[in-house]
Amino acid sequence: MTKLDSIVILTGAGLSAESGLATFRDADGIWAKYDYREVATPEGYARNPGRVHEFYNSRRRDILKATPNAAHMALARLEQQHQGHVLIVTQNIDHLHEAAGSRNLIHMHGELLKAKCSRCGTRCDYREDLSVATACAACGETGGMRPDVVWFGEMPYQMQRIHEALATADLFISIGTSGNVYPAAGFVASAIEAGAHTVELNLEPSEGASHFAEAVNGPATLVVPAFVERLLGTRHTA
Ligand code: BJW
Repeated sequence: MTKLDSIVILTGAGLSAESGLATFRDADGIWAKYDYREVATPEGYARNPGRVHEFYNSRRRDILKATPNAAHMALARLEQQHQGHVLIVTQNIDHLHEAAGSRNLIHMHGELLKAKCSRCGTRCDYREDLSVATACAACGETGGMRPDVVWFGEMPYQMQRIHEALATADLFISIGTSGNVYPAAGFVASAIEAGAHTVELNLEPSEGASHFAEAVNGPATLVVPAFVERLLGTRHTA
């Protein structure tokens, strides 16, 4: 790693685990309690919108109680203090990166503190429970308001901007994600193609661990601040 003009960081549920938010695929994760086909697909929502609202209303209440942990704080410090460009691409729908102070951030799977009207397409901040009776403030229609999150089979947000950043990345860091879900699971391959150094920071080796040039395993609140200190403490040449 001699040049660090551009760092792209992919984050997943493991980053927010120590803030008290559940991951998906760990033994006690969300998909052990819910069938993803019923709560995280457009088809599941069409079958039973009330069940999907209940699932996200409960998670929204949890998210509103959560606060950023030492790993979120360290990544915000990296963005503020690093001489080059730092982009965080998060799969998380919580607001903990923003709460920690990160600004150059893409929520590729959407944001749970936003709602989207499927009748008129308007997206708005939304912190209350949603239901089929919720009216859209823009068009007045009921029955179309849904959480602004990306379900299986839907296109993640800002893919062009993400691919442009990966194409010029010098360093790609993947944190707290199992590497099960595409297109995020394919970002390491794009970064390698761009010539970037690749690092995985995860509790344990992920599905795609063998693709990374370097790995550090342990809880995010320990390994992320230590890695950020290493980056900020190292002199890099252009
Ligand atoms: C810790 C820790 C600690 C724990 N410290 N670490 C190519 C091949 C095959 C399939 C596909 C493909 N391309 C697309 C697909 C289909 C599909 C897909 O990937 N399916 C797979 C299951 C195979 N992908 C899609 O449908 C995506 N859309 C798409 O590709 O559109 C293109 C298209 C559309 C239409 C037509 C044509 C093309 C959309 C994916 C949307 C994912 N949505 C979800 C739910 C919604 C948001 C929500 O409710 O929160 O997003 S699924 C869920 O998984 C959520 C997460 O963001 C996502 C990733 O999970 P994550 O973050 O990795 O969590 P975990 O639990 O899996 O892992 C946590 C990790 O942390 C673990 O490794 C732990 O060890 C670790 N950990 N504690 C550090 N303290």
